[in-house]
Amino acid sequence: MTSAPTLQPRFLPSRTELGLVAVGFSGGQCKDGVDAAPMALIEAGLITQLTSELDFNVHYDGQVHSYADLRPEHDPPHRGMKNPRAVSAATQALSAQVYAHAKEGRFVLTLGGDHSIAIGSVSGVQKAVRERCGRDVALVWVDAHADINTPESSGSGNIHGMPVAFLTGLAREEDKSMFGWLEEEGKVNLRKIVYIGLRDVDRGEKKILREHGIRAFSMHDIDRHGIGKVMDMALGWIGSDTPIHLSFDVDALDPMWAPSTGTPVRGGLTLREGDFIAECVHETGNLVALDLVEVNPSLEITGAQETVRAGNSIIRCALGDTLL
Ligand SMILES: [Mn+2]
Repeated sequence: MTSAPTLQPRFLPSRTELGLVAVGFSGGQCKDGVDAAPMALIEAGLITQLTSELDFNVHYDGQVHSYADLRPEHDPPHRGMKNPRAVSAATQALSAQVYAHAKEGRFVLTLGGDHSIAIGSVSGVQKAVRERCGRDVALVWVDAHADINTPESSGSGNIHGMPVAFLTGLAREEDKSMFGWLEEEGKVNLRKIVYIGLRDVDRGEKKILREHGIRAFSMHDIDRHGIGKVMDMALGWIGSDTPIHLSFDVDALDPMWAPSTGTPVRGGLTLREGDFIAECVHETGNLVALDLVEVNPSLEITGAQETVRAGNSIIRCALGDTLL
């Protein structure tokens, strides 16, 4: 699908300036190794591809941020959440980093890390976009999971299953050390979220999606309509005049293509469908930020390189790489 961008130039993301934030953070879930993803993606040639093939000027501080210095010594569960203070502190710091790039008008690429980091990346982008052009971002969430559990509906207590709940205000916490720092100007409207690729959604999450009328395209929808029609519908819901933040969990892809991830679920997207989603979002001309999360190079020996390659391919497609 190609649609001419109708945003005013000042709304548009930069075609040349890109802020890269590498987040080696794994505290939103229980498996080690997802913190090694940014370095694996970079070592596979990501920055070279962004600069020499896609002509971006990359602003990168050269560090993989683990936020270990922000991790409190004592971090007992709160409302069932595991590592709540560590995840809160890390995402708060990330939010400020992402905001600093976005307010300069740069496209922001955030490499995770587990998906809890989207609390930081999305809120930072949203705040900057609102300040720059008075608009809300639309959030395209490509994932096997809806990640919209509240602390109370979550069975695991892992915060990487909750970022959308915090970002939309469905989950709230007054305590500044546990997401109370998340201000209204960083939050996302439930009507501006579109899910693609869902296939492992908890009962409580299904209820939340239904009750709030959240737009979601599951693998069932993709099987029925094909990915082309689904992208037309998904982007049609957002409209052609809205800045878009794409948060791409590599577990949206079928484990055949991306096995090295913490919570793989069979029956997912092909590699080509994943790339196609990224290409379609790029073609809108309205993409302002991208997260690529949940690559865990330590979980598989043979599948790790394949998963890293898949991640880099999605990033390139979202940033304008084309087949021809
Ligand atoms: Mn996710």
